[in-house]
Amino acid sequence: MKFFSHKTLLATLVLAGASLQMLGCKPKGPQAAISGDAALKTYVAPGKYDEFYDFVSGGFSGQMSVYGLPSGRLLRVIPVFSVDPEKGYGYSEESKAMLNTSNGFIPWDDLHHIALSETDGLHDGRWVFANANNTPRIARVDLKTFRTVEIIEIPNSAGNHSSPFITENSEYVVAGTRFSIPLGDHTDVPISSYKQNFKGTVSFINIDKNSGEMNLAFQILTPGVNFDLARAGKGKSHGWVFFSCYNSEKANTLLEVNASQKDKDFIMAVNWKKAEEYLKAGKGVKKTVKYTHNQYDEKKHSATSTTMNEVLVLDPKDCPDMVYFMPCPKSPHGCDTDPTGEYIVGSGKLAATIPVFSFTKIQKAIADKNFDGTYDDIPVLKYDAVLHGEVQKPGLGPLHTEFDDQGNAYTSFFVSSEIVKWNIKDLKVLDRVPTYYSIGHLSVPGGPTRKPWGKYVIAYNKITKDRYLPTGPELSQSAQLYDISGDKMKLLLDFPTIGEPHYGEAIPAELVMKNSQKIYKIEENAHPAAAKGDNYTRVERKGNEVHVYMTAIRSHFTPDNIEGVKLGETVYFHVTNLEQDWDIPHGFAIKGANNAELLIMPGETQTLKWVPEKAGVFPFYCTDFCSALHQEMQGYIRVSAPGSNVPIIY
Ligand code: K7E
Repeated sequence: MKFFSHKTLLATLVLAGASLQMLGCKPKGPQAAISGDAALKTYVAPGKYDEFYDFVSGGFSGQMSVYGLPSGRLLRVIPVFSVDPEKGYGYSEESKAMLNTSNGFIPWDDLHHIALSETDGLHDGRWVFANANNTPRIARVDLKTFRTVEIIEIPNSAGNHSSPFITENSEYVVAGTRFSIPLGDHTDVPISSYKQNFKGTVSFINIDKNSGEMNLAFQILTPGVNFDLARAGKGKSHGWVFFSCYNSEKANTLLEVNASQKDKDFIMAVNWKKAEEYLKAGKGVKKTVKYTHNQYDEKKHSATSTTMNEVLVLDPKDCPDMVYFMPCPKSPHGCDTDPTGEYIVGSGKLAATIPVFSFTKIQKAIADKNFDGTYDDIPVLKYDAVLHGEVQKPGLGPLHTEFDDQGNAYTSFFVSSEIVKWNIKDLKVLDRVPTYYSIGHLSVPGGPTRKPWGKYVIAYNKITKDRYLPTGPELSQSAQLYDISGDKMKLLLDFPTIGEPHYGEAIPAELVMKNSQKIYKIEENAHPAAAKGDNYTRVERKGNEVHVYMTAIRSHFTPDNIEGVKLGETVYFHVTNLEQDWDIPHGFAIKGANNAELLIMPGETQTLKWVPEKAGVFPFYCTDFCSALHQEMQGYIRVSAPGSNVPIIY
């Protein structure tokens, strides 16, 4: 997140705030903030499991990382939007289609937010969703296997930031476009025609109750603002989603003089139950636009990419009582709903207060038509009519808020680099702790749900000067764990993270472990190129291609000596891992291949495509240490000149 880049009073404040703690004048010493029993509270003895999984966005790495809490130990990096040579993701023939988009194969993205699936407003441990901020997409990771199994592209969007926030029964994940754009497929208009031609959209992606499959149900056309974050209502506000937006000035350059002139921007409140009624009544207009829907079949062990051609769009002009704007002070960023669903907390990055809106008052203001005019024909609710109250002088640069199980809220402050705890009902500040440094998001286990587990708040920080051993010009990314079980927050632990950790959600480990899958059953392997036993192994020439149907089991590949490939042919290694034990993957790599390795789970088949560039003999081997005879798990493939008469031998 980059907020300011030029000199204004605010920018100066930002720098000053950040520099107080980062540069030179260190705070009294982080140690002062660490409680005496911090080590005990975060020590997870060898052989013991952590209490929580923490699923954390990997920012510009494009991946999701998984930590154990309270130890902060990194357990896994799940490849989502970026290729990952460690796991062959984006390199194996089976996974390439996952990264297909309407712009072709895109091997990278910027993952900001994750959302755990919910049933009845509580985490259910089934799936975790993630957004691609750059090329608009949403991914679904199956928590049985910790694998990305689906990616859907979001059309009519440019920068999928306010995503993938989820409704309380996982009916939908949402996606609001960060950039307003001329709608349609790459429409060429002057940028100066922004006010006439640029529009925003918010999308509702339906999730199938049983399979988890995503489908783009509908989009709502909006004025040309920039959507930033979102949260679904819950409890009494179930059926609504709240999106923060900035640039209500509709400026096409976001210099503060253009885009931050107004005292207030908006939170957009969307009644999606109403939207569903309008869809049923046929108000959705079909728009032609291309987007991809990629799915990984865990029985076929392969992804397919389908191109979709149209989307249903609802225009608020034709659908009254579906969308409202609520004024929110100065460039709202975070927009969070409390566990009861009654309170919606806005966080204006440039605001000196935190406004807390009341869902009951919103409903009353709508019923009474207590409007402050309209914005692009959409009613604007009167600020005072919908406000529960403001937290006064809480800190500088409020960004995000999460909640505990005691009626308290925790807000991150980027500029003053701290977490502030306050009471939702009376809006009194109760406690504040410094973060090291310049926190972005924060999270409380279960914080976005109806029943937070509380216990900890985790800070995801932007800067780590002086916290870790130096590693050249760039230092480690970082999270911090605080104990919130008492009245006062206590710093327990720093732990480094991958990429930029924007947001994370933690869930009790048993909710995930109860569904976890240890192997793929070989008899269920439906991959068309699977070799489900050594008697199925073979080498076949098909036109200009040579297909090797190979098995891997401790500690050999079958076949392991292959001859007869001609230069100019393409070789496909379809490798089936015959193991049926937990944690026995095999790897596969060839010398000099312009490719990465495969990493094949027990019972799975994966394919490496290889176009030899030279004749000769090439060794291949297992890359993932699997047994005492792992070093013996190897073979050779011989590539001969095009005209040679070497037959296929294996
Ligand atoms: Cu505040 Cu992209 Cu959620 Cu970063 S965003 S911090």
